[in-house]
Amino acid sequence: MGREDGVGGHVLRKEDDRFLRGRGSYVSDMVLPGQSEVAFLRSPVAHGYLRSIRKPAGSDGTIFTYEDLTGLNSIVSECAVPGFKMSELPPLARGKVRFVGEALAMTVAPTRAAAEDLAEQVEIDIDELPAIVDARASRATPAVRVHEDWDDNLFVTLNYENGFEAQARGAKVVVKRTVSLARQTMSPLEGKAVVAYWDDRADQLIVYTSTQVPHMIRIGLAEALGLDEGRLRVVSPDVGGGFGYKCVLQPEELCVAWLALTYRRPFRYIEDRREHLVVGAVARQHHYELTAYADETGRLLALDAEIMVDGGAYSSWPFTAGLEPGQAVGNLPGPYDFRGYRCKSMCAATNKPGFLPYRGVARTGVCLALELMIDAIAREVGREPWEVRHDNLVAQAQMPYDNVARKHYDSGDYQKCLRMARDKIDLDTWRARQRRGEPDGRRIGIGFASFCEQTAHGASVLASWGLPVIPGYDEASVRITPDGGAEVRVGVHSHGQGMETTLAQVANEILGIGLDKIRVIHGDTGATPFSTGTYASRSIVMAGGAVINACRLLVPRVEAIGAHLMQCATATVRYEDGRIVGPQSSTTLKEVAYAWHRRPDRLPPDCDLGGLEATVSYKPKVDTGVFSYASHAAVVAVDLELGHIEILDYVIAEDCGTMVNPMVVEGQTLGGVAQGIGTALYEESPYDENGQPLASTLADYLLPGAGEVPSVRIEHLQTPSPYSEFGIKGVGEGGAIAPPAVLFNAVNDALHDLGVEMSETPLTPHRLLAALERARSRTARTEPA
Ligand code: MCN
Ligand code: SMO
Repeated sequence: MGREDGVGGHVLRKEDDRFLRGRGSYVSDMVLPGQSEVAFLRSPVAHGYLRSIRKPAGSDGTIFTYEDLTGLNSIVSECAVPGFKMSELPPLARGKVRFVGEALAMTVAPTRAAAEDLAEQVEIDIDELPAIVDARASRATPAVRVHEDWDDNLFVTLNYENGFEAQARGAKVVVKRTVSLARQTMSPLEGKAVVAYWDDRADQLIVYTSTQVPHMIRIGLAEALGLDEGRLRVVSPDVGGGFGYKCVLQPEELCVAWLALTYRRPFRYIEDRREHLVVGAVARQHHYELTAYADETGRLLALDAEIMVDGGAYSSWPFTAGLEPGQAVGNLPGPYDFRGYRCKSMCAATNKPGFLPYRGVARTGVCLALELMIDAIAREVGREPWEVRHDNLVAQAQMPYDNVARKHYDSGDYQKCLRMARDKIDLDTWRARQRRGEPDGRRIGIGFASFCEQTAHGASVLASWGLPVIPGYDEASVRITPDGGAEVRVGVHSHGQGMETTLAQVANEILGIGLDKIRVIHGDTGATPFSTGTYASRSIVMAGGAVINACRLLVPRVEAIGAHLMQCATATVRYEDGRIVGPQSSTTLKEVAYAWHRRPDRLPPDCDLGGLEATVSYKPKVDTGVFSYASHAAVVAVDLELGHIEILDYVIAEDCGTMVNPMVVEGQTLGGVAQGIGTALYEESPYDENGQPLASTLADYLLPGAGEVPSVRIEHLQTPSPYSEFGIKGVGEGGAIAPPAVLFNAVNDALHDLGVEMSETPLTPHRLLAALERARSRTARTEPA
């Protein structure tokens, strides 16, 4: 914190040099001698019994169906939440298909094209069943079941109640709303990718896979293959975006690993864009029925909610179909101070690919739902929405604050953050312009949204979601190299977050070694200490904390050797900026490293405190997480004829505690905002009534491009967390949480006097024009003739 390259340093990312020169090294860059390519024959129907799969004669060893996969187990996602129904995801379909794109057979050939041609020779016979496309409708048709052995289509129902009746009783203002989000996919630049081969010398199966969680994939693969973990090494090289898509065990990983184990030669599968869009994942698809109870000033008293998450057909491992509804119920109360809450949160099975976590995990939907309510309450009581929001936010004096869902908010000034956003967007000026009206007839709207975000939460929180793998400590190993540089090894994975730089910065903070001499090594179970991996914006708090403590452990060891080199007492020296400073002289880390590694014969026993490499386990003081928070504000111009929405300004005030690298924090936030704008305005994978996906190319599935993402202005607050090293809080997901809420609030601000309120993503011109049309015909009906 003071050091230029340490914590707080505005440092360019070390890894960008290779990325910008196209020298990144991804799974698909691996080409191994004798490598075969793998393709999958995928189900053309959403739901049905698999009567038969016929392979052409002589296709042994090139075409595989479920029966061929001897010794390979399915992905069973256990979840310890009471009443949770397990699903079994076989690596290739067995008995039944449950979504369009489910893998029926696997083919192997020298090229992908040849493997796809092989897949076309397979004949399949499926008895179609009605498809369950809508999560809510699944409750109304209990006779059609995605999983026959269940008695309905619900993975899980969570009920939570705290002080609801007492608080809701006698409320002057009652507001009801319905909010829906569409299915989205994460759409990383790089999709799934896996290469596996057998290494005879290591006696190991080596699996290169594009994942956020290499150690966790090793656990899952070892269990599925019945292999000792020591005989399996998982490597995650450069990864072109994860966003939650790559924090689970994938059936394709199982299949390719099985091939390599069985045939002892290299196999490779690379997901294509169509597979990603159709088969990838369900993300974001929530439905909310909400009733808010408030007093006449708009002070929120109680919230009643029913949430339905579209879980798709299969629960994932290890994050399960319980994660999303659990996160929704726990996070819905948001950054607000109120004491009555009742929520029923469900996750239904449907005939779509399984739900996976996506940047923000439930909170993007939760934030949209709650923030629309805050604005609706404000309109109901006739006040400025930002003011009502401000009055309801947890105040700084209340920190630390235990909220109505028993979350422990550690620190921060939520209200100041909102005021900063209001000032930066210049609310008064825009309100004046809004009142004047635009010369081109477009309508101006101003929106706000606030949220707080649990990051780096640990064992007790993840155990309460019933997950089969729960994070405790994170480990890091720091080695001073013989020439006085450092190697930092961590079990988390950096796939765009810049941790090859920021973890080096935290090491620099303690050891003072130049960033160019610190190498961060990650993404290889054979080269790094254990970690459950990167998700939940946890890495800089957890792995960063471990690196800091490993470096600290090395300092007295370095001092002892340095003291000997200067011939003075250890107690009289101190470590400072890569130098060991004694009463009369000083020496360098480089000399200490040289002495320890190369001339131990000259060192006396009293400076042997344990060597210049240390592995340390770390967890924060509490495992309830450290809470970042932010307020976003946006101004839009809405074209009533074209339904087009232009974002005129977008500002963010955010607080992620102490920033390790403000440029990285801003980059993370901006990337998240781009994805959030996609959720708000563009991205959607609709289905027809037979469960056929209607967006299978990037021509139908609209991603925001540079032209759709405005320049965003960011302000920072830095309130350290009392619980983490240096008070750092996570930030990786935050940017993606608020954009739908803020943009919907802005559009609704522009249109409310026309009787239009939008609450369904994405807010396309089509939806907007239809809502305007409905409002017009309502007005026409009520007007006197
Ligand atoms: N950081 C910082 N100061 C802070 C907080 C964070 O400098 N106070 C920096 C960190 O040092 C790190 C980056 O910001 O370089 C993100 O750190 P953190 O918040 O710990 O998040 P994780 O590294 O655990 O990353 C995971 C998170 C998640 S869960 C998703 S989803 C996501 C995200 O980060 N996926 C991403 N950001 C992504 N960014 C890219 N480019 N690609 C993804 O797949
Ligand atoms: S969705 Mo992020 O990997 O928690």
